[in-house]
This record gives sequence, C-alpha cells and structure tokens, in this order.
Amino acid sequence: MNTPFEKTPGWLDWYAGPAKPRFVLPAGAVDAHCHVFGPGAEFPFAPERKYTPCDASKAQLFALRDHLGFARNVIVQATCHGADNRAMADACATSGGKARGVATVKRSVTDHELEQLHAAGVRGVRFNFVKRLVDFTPKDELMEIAGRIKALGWHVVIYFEAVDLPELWDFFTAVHDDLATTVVVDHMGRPDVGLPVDGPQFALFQKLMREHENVWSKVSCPERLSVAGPRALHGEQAAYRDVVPFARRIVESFPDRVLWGTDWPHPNLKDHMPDDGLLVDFIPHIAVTAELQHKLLVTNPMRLYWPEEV
Ligand code: 0GY
Repeated sequence: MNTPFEKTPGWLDWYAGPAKPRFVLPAGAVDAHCHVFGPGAEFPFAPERKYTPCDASKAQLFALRDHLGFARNVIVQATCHGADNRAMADACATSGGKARGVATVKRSVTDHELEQLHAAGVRGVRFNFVKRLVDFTPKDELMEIAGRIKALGWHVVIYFEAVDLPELWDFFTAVHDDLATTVVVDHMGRPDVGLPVDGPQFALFQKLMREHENVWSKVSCPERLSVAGPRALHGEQAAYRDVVPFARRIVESFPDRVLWGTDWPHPNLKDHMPDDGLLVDFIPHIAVTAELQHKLLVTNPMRLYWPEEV
C-alpha cells in the first residue's frame, strides 16, 4: 500500500485479508460509496489535498467487491484527488460496466469534459462541506455546477456534518427545489450518535428528507460515526451498536431513498480500521427484512446509477 507520496502521519491503511461476511448479499448488490486512491505513481494526489493516503487501486477495489459478494461499485471522488477525476474515471471506465462514479468539478469544467466523465460512467457531482477536508467553495459556483450537470441527468451528492445543517439548509433546499435535482446525503449527514435518536439534531435531518422527496441518504459509515466502536461484531449486539437506531430509523422511514456503501478504503480513520467483511454484517441490523435489504442494496442504487437497466 505504498505511495510515492509521504502519507499523513498516523494514516491507517485499509484492512488486508477481510473476512467473508456471514450476511449473504442479495444478487446484484451495489457498494454505493467507495473510493480509489491513486495509485499515486499513476494518478498523483492533488496539491490542495488535506491528507495524503495510502494507495488503493481499482484492482484492489474490484477484488474486494468480488470477495464481499457485491456486483457493482459507485466510486466517489475523494478529496485527496481534488477536481482531478482521472483515477475515479479510469476505474469506472475499465470496470466492464460494473462501476459508476461521482465526480468533483469546478466552475471551469468544460461541457466536453463533462461529456467525457459521463462516458466513463459518472452520474453525479459531490459537494463537500466538511471543513477539515476542503476549502470553501462559493454557493453560487455550486449552484451553477448543479444547473449544468442536471442536463446530463446527474444528481448532487452532499457531505456535511450535522452541526452545519441549519446553516446549509437553504442552499440544499434551493438545489433540490429550484433545480428539482436529486440530492444524496453522505452518511446520514454525520449525526452525533451520542445524542438521542429522537432529539432535535437528528429530527432536523429527518425533516429534510420528509419535506424534500428527492433527498436520499447513504446509511453508511457506522465505523466513522460510532463512539461504541466495533466490539461485539458477532455477539448478541451489533458492532457500532450506537449507530443502529439512527440508520434503522432512516431505512424504515425512507426505504426507497437509501443507499449503503463500505466507504473502502476508509479515509481518515484514527482509532481502528474496519474489516470490510464484518462491516457487511452490520447491514441486517439496520435493514431487518429481506425486502428492505433488497431496496437498500439493489433496487435503489440501480434506479439512481443504472436507470437504463431497471
Ligand atoms: C468519506 C469520508 C471522508 C473523506 C472523504 O473525499 C474524502 O476525502 O470523503 C472523511 O474523512 O470523513 O466519505 O469517505
């Protein structure tokens, strides 16, 4: 997992040799949130990046996909590559139709470049509002981009932390209402799972989804949100058990607008690196029936990323 770049001190490499999940994924399951990093020698990391990761190549991602039992991937542009989408687009374009992508673009992107990204398999843009990951991008630039990509049938993916939702609310609803664009929220808007699931912070996120019927959520990243941690993965209680009520609430309230992904290779984790096989075993704790699992893992991601096959 070496890179010609010097990794951020304390960087945790992805977990080699993951377990085979006990939970058998439904046929056609999509890992709808994962990344590629470089390899740095082939696809250099962006000068404006906030972290330097280990390498995580498309071949390694596709091997994980097959090992876990997924059929397809949605590869989300990681901030360490900035708006240079080559690593992600190359992975999608060479996946044999098994990967689609979400890009990061700037206002300066040309129509031709957008068309090339579309041909590679890109179906969305990501707007990142997590301050430790990106510098501020003016909202008028984001609105302009959202307007342009809509013509391609793409959607907008947003990443933010729950404390910032009140301030971002007007912008998100404008993207949704004015442009009538589908908006996908990463990791349930990163709730503080130490707060009550029925408390005001998570209520605001549920209100966003309830009042705006094209807002979707990834119920991913328990390993990122959990305070309880991964213990008891195969015990009576789920690993990351403090995340279960939050993710289960969203899956059961909005079963047709939820997605799940591994988040491999798990950027910026500080305490532990999850075994992706065991992470898959988290799914039946948050989607407790075969019907909910099928929507979460197959029907919903197919509608959004491979609509021509649905
Ligand atoms: C995630 C989360 C993170 C990082 C990125 O693009 C990224 O760098 O998404 C994070 O550090 O919280 O979704 O992978």
